[in-house]
Amino acid sequence: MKVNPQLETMPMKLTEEQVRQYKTHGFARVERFFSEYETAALRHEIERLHAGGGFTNVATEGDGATASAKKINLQLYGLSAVSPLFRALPFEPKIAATAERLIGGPVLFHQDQCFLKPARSGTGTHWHQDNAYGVSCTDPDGGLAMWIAVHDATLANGALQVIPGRWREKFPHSRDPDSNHHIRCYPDEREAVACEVKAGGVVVFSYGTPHCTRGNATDKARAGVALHFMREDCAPPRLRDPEQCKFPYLTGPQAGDGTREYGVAVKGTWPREVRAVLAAVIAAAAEFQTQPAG
Ligand SMILES: O=C(O)CCC(=O)C(=O)O
Repeated sequence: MKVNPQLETMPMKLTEEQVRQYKTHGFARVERFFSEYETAALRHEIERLHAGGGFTNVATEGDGATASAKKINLQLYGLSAVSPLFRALPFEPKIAATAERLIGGPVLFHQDQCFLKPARSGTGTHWHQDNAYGVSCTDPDGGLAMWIAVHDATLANGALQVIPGRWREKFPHSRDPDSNHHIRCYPDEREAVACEVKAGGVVVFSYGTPHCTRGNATDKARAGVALHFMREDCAPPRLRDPEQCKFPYLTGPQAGDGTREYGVAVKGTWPREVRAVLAAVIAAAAEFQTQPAG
């Protein structure tokens, strides 16, 4: 792959229609949020983290504890702690601008994770609202998830599904017996909408929007990265206290360049990190080609 620095990253703004859809239904699909180069970097980085053993199978044998040998739902929580690319990602202006456009500011970056479903054996993540988990927002309107399609997400490989228009309701949750730590709810699945999206596209949805994914029945792996954001006034006090909180502000007067949270300046490094990932892939391929056969 030849890298054209001009095309590596791509600014992006939501359309008014996408904003309206989010505000009306609690979710919106945005195709081509990331450029081809950014998407390739995301995919290669996930492959590197997977090859390095960073993922855990969270699927269980229906008892919420015993790891399943047949059903695989690989999760890596805390991407920014293990990857300079993912650490740089939330600081990218189009991410912070999207979050602020949808939930208002100041915006705090809350958490990130990846779900990877291997070919054939990949299993889904049951219905839940992100706001039903421990560190929740006082108002679901102040919490935003951005689900990034690392591979094309289709119905067949476990695209995200959402229940539109119900994000302000609190669905009762119970422990998910098919996962070692998740919780789940039971919305009326007849209301579900599947959010198929091409690699590099995203689905933005409220912390209150019930969502799930299904298994991967295809012969290729599919991964999705979820970034979570909160508006400051809806975040628990612990997260708002700079002394206690290691979550970076992305917008507003407390927004920095990441030095406070990570010890190094991170803001603005996304294009460089995209380049670095792609350059490493190209170098590895070149080395492979120069090796003698046999
Ligand atoms: O990608 C998946 O399988 C699950 C995504 C999800 O449920 C989430 O990000 O909360």
